[in-house]
Amino acid sequence: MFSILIRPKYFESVIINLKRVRTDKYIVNLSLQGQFHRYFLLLLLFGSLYYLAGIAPSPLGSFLQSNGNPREGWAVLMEMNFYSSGNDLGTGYADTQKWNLTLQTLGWQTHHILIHQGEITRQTGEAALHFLAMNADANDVVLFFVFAHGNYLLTDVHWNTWFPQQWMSLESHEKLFIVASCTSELLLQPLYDDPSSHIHIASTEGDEYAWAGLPEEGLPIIGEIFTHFFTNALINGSADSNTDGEVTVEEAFEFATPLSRNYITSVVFPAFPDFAEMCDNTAPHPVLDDNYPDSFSLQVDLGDPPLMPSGFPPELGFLLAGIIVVISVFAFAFYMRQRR
Ligand SMILES: [Ca+2]
Ligand SMILES: [Ca+2]
Ligand SMILES: [Ca+2]
Repeated sequence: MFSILIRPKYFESVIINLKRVRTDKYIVNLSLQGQFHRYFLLLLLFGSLYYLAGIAPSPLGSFLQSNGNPREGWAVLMEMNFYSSGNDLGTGYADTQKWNLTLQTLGWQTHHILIHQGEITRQTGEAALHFLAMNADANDVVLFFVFAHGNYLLTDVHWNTWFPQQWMSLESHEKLFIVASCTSELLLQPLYDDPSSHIHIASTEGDEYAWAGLPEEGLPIIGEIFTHFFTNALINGSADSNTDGEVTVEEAFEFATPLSRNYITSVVFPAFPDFAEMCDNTAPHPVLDDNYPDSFSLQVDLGDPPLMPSGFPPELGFLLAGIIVVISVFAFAFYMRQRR
């Protein structure tokens, strides 16, 4: 048995005992004595830097977190049921509930899902995009679902004047945008030039009407019809057309489209002849803009809690980061001075 004592300036209290048990086996004893506060302060400093790497979207952040970066999922589910015009869609927020259930069944963490049930404005929409921008990195899956009257989104919220640019600037290479509304393809059209890999889905073509079932109508499906079949298909093994054990977004779209069109033709049209006439007796055609080279999977890794809550201004994050650095540096300097 022999011991190694390391006595450089700041590590005089580290002693390593190396005990030889057999010719090919050693037991190592490591003991730390003396000035523990130094090591704790160093740990505090490194811990703070790691935290900062998380909240500050900086090269430091990408550098420190480049190893073991999980493919997390981040979702925004927005739904508006009540309108000042009185043209309400009182579905009891059925669509966002179905999406939430599907994502949780697929293993998405609840704190990765931002649910907005109420008035949709440019402000609430931009806050939701901000939640995605602050949390999702390049290899994360980003999902944005919106349910509202199509004409409200286009003419009241002026959706196409602010959403496309901010959506296209998100860092993620796996983006899924889904609109459930009348004339919903009109919200996809400004995004056809989005160069990043994505899938965009609309429940109807640009001149078609969507159907959302209301409880008082007495029909089986409450909420928008395509959303109903699509969210169901994602967690339904029957939609796994290549039987690889997973239902991809593309598979769910192919599975849900004929079912939703058939329901509208065979259940909604007979019950609401006026709606059938508005649609020329043709059920709306869901639209798929698939600019994602492979199959789009919604099976994601577990990740960290959100780095910033929704609407948390980034300036506050940087301020907090600065305060942590300053306190750590001062604390370290103070203890080093005490030592002398
Ligand atoms: Ca990631
Ligand atoms: Ca499959
Ligand atoms: Ca694809």
